[in-house]
Amino acid sequence: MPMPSNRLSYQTAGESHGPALIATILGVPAGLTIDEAVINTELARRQGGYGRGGRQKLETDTIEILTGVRRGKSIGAPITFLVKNRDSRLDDLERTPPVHRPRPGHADLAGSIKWLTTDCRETLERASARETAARVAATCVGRLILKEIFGVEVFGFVRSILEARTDVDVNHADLDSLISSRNESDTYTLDEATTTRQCEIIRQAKIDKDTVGGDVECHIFGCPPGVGSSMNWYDKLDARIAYAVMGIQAFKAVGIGLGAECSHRTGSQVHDPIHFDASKVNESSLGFVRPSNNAGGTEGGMTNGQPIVVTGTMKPISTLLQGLPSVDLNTKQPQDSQYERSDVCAVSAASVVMENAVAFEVASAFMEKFGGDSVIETRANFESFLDVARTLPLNDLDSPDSVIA
Ligand code: EPS
Repeated sequence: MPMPSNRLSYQTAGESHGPALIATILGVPAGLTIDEAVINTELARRQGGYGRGGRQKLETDTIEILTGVRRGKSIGAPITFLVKNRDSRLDDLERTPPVHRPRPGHADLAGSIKWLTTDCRETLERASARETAARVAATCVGRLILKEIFGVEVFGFVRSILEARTDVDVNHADLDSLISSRNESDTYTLDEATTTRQCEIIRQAKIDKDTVGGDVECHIFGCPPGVGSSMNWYDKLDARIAYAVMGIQAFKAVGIGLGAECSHRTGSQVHDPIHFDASKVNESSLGFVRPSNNAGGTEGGMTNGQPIVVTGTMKPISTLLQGLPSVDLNTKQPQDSQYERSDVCAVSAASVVMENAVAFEVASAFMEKFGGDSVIETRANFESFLDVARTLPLNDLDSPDSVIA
C-alpha cells in the first residue's frame, strides 16, 4: 500500500562524486519556518571535527531549496533540497578509477557481488558517508518541527573516542552551557581534557595509518508522555529510533538510556521510581517526576515524559592508509585493500548525523499523534491533548472510587 503523503518521511539520492546530493521530505505541515541558517549550520558542523580527511576542505555544504517552500515557509508540499558536490568526477575514469581490492569493513565486497561487478566503485559511491550531508539536511527539518511546534530541543555530542570518554552529566537546565562546551571542542565532546586526549588519539592513529571510532549521544528534551505506541512492534518509538541510528553508515550498536548495561543490574537498580510533584504539572513530565532516567525516556515504546537518551556506537572508518589483507576481485589473488581518500576519525560528524536522524524519527512520531495539515492545527491538537492529560482522571470511570466491588 502506498504511504500517505502526510506521513513525515524522507529520501535521499546522490553519489559521493556525482554532481549533487538530493533530499526529499514528505509530510511537513504548512507554515513551518524552513530556517536555512539552522540547516546550513548543521551541515557545517557535519563537515567538521578533528580527524576529517581532505574532502571537507574541498566542499562547503549548503542547501539550495528546490520545492515546497514559499517565502521561507513550508506550504504542505514535498520539500526538496539540493547539496552540490564540488568534487564531482564520477564519469572521469582517470580521477575516479575502478576499485578492485575491497576494503574490509566497507560495503565494497558485499555490494560488488550483489550487483554482479568486480568494480567496488559502483557500490561505494552511494554507500559513502558523503550521503549523510543530504541526510542531515533532510532530518534537520524534523528538528525544526520539534522546536517550532512542540518546544522540544535536541542535543548531540561525542561521549568517547577509543578510551577517551567524558563524564560530564547532561541536564536540560544546563543546555546553553553544554552547547557552548561542545561547540568549543575540536571533537564535539564536553570538556577540555577529554578533547585533548581524543585529539591525541586521532593524531596517533593518523601516524599509525590507522582509524578510530567512538560513542555518540543524543538527548531530546521536552517530550510529554505518550508519543509512540505499544500496540505493534513497528510503532514503538525506541525501535524506530534504533532503526534510524543503525541506518547511519558505520554504526554497529545503539542503546536507549542504560542500554546494554541493563543486563548487569537487578530490576530495583534499573527501573526509575515514579513520584508526583504538583508544582511540575506544566512541565513536559506533566508532574510525574523520576529520580533517575535509566529508561532513557521511553517505556513500552512510548515517551514517558523524561528526556530521551540515545547512544550510538560508530566503528573505526574502514579505509586505512596501511591497507588490510584483502583479495583482488579480478585475479582472486591476495592483495591489500585499496586506499581511497578518507577520514582518520568521523565520530564528531557522526554525532551531528545521529542527533538529526533521531530528531526526525521523534518528530515523525509526534506528527502521527498530533499532526494536522498546518503548524497552527498541529499545535492546537498538541495543546488540547496536554490540557486533557493534565486534568486526569476525566470522569467517574477513571476514578478509583468507581471500582465495582
Ligand atoms: C565524506 C566524503 C567522502 C569520504 C568520507 C565521508 O569523500 P571522499 O571519498 O571524496 O574523500 O571522505 O566517506 C567515508 C568515510 C566512507 O567510508 O565512505 C563526507 O562528506 O562525509
